[in-house]
Amino acid sequence: MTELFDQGLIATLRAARSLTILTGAGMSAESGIPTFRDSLTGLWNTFEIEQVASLAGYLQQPQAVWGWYHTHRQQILAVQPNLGHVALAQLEQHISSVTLITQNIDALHQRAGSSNVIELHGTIDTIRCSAGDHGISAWPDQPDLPLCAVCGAPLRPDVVWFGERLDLAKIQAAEFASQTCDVFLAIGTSGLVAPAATFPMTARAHRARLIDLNLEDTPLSRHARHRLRGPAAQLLPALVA
Ligand code: BJW
Repeated sequence: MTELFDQGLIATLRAARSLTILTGAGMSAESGIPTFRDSLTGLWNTFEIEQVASLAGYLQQPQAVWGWYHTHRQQILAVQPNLGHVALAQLEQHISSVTLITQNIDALHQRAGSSNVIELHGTIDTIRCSAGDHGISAWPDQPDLPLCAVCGAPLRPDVVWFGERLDLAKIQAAEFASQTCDVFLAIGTSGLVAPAATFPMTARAHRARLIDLNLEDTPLSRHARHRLRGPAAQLLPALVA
């Protein structure tokens, strides 16, 4: 680890026995995937959020939203994990217990080698029926809107939109990791979306040290013991070195 960081932070990480990490869209920004809320490039400035990120929006315009996600998936498949993703995967060699909770659907952590990843908001690799529990299938190659073989409803990305329940087992695993870690590292998330934003607070309530890595302050920042300001793909490799 390097002189770039204060000794308290280095000591905190060196002493960590159980580390829980929460990542958001900022983690993948330097891989070339735009964040949601960035004022200049955020996805939600080019597409109404209700149309992209809710079931009601999807059902109003399934073809348009499907097309948007299909293009988004092509973009994800074309990019690579960045040095920040790689650095987080390397942390597993230094710390005996590492749990990585991600809000991202891009699987870049797994591609970088992280082994214990909770995909809180689902994945862009699979699709499911928008009307019922009719199974999961792989993302199709063709861009046309696929229909459920059981009921004929439009199939949808296997992700979690606003107003939708998250997978209970994933919430429980994330809760447990937050309650039992001694260090919690939040990276590149605006800290606005629940329940993800509650996990750093849970960790802090259980006396974990909270590290906040972001380009700017967020609602999480004032609770953090250490605040790192800068791009994740630059800071994380230096921190892990
Ligand atoms: C960098 C960087 C660099 C940039 N380096 N940093 C009040 C009213 C209505 C609803 C609610 C309410 N209070 C709570 C809710 C619930 C709602 C919610 O939280 N709403 C808030 C907006 C208020 N939550 C839900 O609805 C959740 N479900 C739920 O609660 O269910 C309960 C329920 C119970 C019973 C029955 C039914 C339901 C579900 C939330 C699902 C969120 N889904 C999305 C889309 C996923 C699919 C997809 O990816 O396409 O998840 S929305 C979007 O937000 C996406 C993200 O994962 C998520 C978080 O965004 P994130 O990652 O923080 O990104 P950004 O862009 O916001 O921030 C990027 C950050 O990175 C910034 O801070 C930058 O500075 C930083 N940065 N470059 C370091 N290089």
